[in-house]
Amino acid sequence: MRLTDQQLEQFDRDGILVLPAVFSPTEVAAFRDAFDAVCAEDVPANIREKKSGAVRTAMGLHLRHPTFAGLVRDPRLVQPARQILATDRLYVQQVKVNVKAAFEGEAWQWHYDFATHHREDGVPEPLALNLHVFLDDVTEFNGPLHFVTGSHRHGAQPTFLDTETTSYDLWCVDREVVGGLVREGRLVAGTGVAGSMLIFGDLLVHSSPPNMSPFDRRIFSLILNPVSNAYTRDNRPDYKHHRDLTPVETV
Ligand SMILES: O=C(O)CCC(=O)C(=O)O
Repeated sequence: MRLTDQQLEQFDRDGILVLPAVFSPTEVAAFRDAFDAVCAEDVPANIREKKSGAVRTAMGLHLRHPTFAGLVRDPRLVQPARQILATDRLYVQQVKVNVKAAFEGEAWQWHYDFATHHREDGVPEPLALNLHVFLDDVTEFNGPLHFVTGSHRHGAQPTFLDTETTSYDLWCVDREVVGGLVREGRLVAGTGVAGSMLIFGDLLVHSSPPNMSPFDRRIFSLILNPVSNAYTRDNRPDYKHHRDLTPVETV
């Protein structure tokens, strides 16, 4: 799947691209079945909400289920990343499903991914791409991601480590900075039907609100990073930043 010039320009300008209904309902059903299987496991790579104990994020999935091993090599995910980054030598940095369970799913505070990739893993440059596939319809009600368009153009913002208000420790951006960025850009919610894809870059500021609705919100996320920009530190477990630098091949 090749992105058009217009899509590439939009990604460059806004820092985010939504591609509706890329995966079929049958494919999405298979992803959900695979997710149910890994979600049932009691392992450290299944990280839980502090209050409810519901799984918040399940990581290392391509090493845990053949369906996800196939998905990380799917050309619909890999080719747009190769095109944007202008290299075929991309390694699989992280593979997860983020869950916002109905009624239970908690917030992710304002942050950008490079803050964690750089501070924790020693990734030199903000090049990694986060490629999402929606496993449920994502609406304004069930905790979609919120993005500040164009925020990637302002470079790496100051961050602080939040270990208090979140079930997943994050290097976060403070409210004043978010306010300033929103005045320069605009807020968009990443919504779409199940099977849609969303791509965003390592510097794009984003967050997500709690899920107060009766509908689950599950999103598959693959982070691909150029081998030339690999981690230089191995502070975190492999499931948070995979060490295998073999360039991903498409199936
Ligand atoms: O799944 C979410 O709601 C937010 C996830 C997120 O911000 C991230 O993975 O960087």
